[in-house]
Amino acid sequence: MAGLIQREGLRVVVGLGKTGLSCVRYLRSAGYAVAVNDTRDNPPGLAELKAEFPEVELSLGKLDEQLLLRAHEIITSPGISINEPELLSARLNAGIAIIGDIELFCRATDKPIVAITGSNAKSTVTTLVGLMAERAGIHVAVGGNLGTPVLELLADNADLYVLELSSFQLETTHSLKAAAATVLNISEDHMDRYANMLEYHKAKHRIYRNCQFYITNRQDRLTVPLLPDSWLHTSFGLDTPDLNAYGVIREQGVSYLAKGREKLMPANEMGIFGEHNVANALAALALGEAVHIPMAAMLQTLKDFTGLPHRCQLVTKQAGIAWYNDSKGTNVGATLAAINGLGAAIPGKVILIAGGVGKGQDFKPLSPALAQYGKALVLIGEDAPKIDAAVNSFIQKRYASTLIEAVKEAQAQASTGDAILLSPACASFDMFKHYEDRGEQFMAAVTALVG
Ligand code: UMA
Ligand code: ADP
Repeated sequence: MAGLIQREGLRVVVGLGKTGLSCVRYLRSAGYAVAVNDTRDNPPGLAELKAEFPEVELSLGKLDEQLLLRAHEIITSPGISINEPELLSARLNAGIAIIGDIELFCRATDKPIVAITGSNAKSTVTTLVGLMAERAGIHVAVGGNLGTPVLELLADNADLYVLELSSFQLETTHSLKAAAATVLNISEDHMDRYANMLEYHKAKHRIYRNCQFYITNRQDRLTVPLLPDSWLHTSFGLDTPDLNAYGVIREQGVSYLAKGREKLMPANEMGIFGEHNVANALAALALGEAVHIPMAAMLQTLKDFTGLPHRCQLVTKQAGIAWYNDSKGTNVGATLAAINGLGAAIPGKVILIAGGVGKGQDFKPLSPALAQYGKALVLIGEDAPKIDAAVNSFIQKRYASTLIEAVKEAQAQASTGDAILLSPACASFDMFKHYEDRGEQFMAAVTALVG
């Protein structure tokens, strides 16, 4: 009987990164018995856990099936797959529920949530909606995959939550009832975690379950949910919008962000550039309107916001050559948006630095964009040969063994009017700590070379 009581109550947190630590803090403060399991011997949150919660049982080095089977609920971090054999066994054989931090958050609040997912543009759109709400004087809290674990936001006691959600987080979320939800776009990513695109698609679409209002991308059919037409929804896209939808009206050579037939502002007054960012701005407007953020505050935000670091960030312009850090371009879709956005905006050509851990992606779609806008491709990292083999455009291709070498090689290929773009289409962890580290090392190398 005693065993039964313990099993009923114990929460096992799997993963001791940022998310795991936030879950332990939340669950302990709510009075639950907690144990922690991480496959790493020395996970990032270890010292803090030991200092704050010496009573919490710890199991490190591998997934601990015996511990997992004692759980009433298992709370997994997004970095660990719920399809690991030990977790599958706990779920399917022992019937133990597996949830994540977003699920705990949804159970803990009834405040409106704007929920944002997609293969790309999540952070940009999430940040925009957060800033729009803030400018309108709404008490808002912003987080999720963007960086701050959602459970840490609860202390803000905000009136509105704007959350960036990854497919990994959505897989373990069951109680989300978003006030406004969107899948911004879907292109190949994380194929090392999903058996196929359908599984990835299904995970992303969980964001629409029980939502009050949803927003889709007219240029991407994969963002449209299987929900009745009567469900409240709107769409965004780069074409002319229907009534109540968001899009672009072109008049006398000027492109305007528009809602239905109403021109809202010229696109070139936005602080961020490129067609992909026009789509992002329209998505943010649609989400903001769904939670009643006033239009004037939203438009002013679009004028003021100059973009997040590591997303097509201008590093410097020297001798007519512009250097851009798009280290957050971690998949082919993102890198395509960066090449196309930049290529259309500059007089010269793009020299692309790409490569790293490819996560099982197909790199072939880079070819036509590089054929149109590219001059040279400098390859780094583990999957450099795969990109080399997939890109058949007639452009210069070079290998570099370090980022400093890549920067020098790129400079050697560039002339006035060109742009040098770090947009790797890959994850960074073969050569760097994370994408921020890669972006910072790139900017340091550029500054050291050209000042
Ligand atoms: N890991 C193990 N063993 C474990 C648990 C994790 O080896 O038992 C490894 C994983 O392989 C992973 C790493 O540890 O690479 C980090 O995993 P984690 O779950 O501990 O990560 P957190 O520090 O909690 O950060 C997570 C998100 N990380 C991932 O989804 C991998 C962060 O998104 C997010 O900002 C944070 O929660 C707060 O919500 C990062 C990310 O890369 C930015 N997300 C992916 C993306 O954007 O493409 C989805
Ligand atoms: P996420 O959080 O989904 O990774 P970010 O806003 O951080 O999205 O942007 C990541 C990268 O995706 C950027 O560096 C840019 O190259 C690319 N990107 C931004 N907006 C779009 C878009 N609408 N479609 C495709 N790629 C985009």
